[in-house]
Amino acid sequence: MDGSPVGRRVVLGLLGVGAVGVVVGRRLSETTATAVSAVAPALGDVLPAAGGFRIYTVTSGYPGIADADYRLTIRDGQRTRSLTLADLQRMPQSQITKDFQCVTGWRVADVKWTGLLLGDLLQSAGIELRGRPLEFTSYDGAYTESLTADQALRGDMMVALTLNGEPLSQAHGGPARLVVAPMYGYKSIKWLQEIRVTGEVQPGYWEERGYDIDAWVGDSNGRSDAPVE
Ligand SMILES: Nc1nc2c(c(=O)[nH]1)N[C@H]1C(S)=C(S)[C@@H](COP(=O)(O)O)O[C@H]1N2
Ligand SMILES: [Mo]
Repeated sequence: MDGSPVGRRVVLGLLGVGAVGVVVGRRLSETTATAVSAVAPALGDVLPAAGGFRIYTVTSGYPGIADADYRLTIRDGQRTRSLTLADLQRMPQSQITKDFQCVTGWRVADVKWTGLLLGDLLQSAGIELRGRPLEFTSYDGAYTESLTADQALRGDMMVALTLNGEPLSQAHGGPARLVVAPMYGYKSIKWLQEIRVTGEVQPGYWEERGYDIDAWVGDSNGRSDAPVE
């Protein structure tokens, strides 16, 4: 795998319809009409995606997590904190406005997210990273991501609860997803389940399939920052 966007398209093709549900708002992007019609019945009520986003999942469908059942676990060795959605909503909320860009070329301008800055969340959980990276897992049981300590503590890393003023929909990773605003969309793991302090960076789902671990928009994965639409 050479890490190029073409490499990823090949991966998507090999995984096939059952493993990859890629549903788009206005037109197909990375999959065939057959694939979408096979996936669409399970996802029918969330089509179309609003505002130019394409909805991605690497499993078939989305994990359905009722707000009341949602827990975000923060783990540092033996020490764990489990937060409900209400806990997260009670904490001081921050806002980030930033273009959201997928490495495959689509971009949505000026997306507004609110939620908890990762640094604030770690602090309230009493966790000091001391240079240690984080691993993130998803309720979908498949997707993972990572950030270095320096990245995690920037002011543009968020556990987001709203998107453009609305509670985060299930399609967009609700009730809570990570938003890694300065990097390509694949860093922004949806249906966030656990934040784990690790000894070293654990490459995430797409990174094990050839993508850069550091996914700064504009200087990684051989793509420019130019919109491709
Ligand atoms: N759990 C999970 N998170 C994910 C993905 C995914 O397939 N599963 N896709 C990633 C990619 S490649 C992008 S571009 C964005 C897309 O976000 P959206 O589906 O809300 O548009 O989610 C990211 N987070
Ligand atoms: Mo993406």
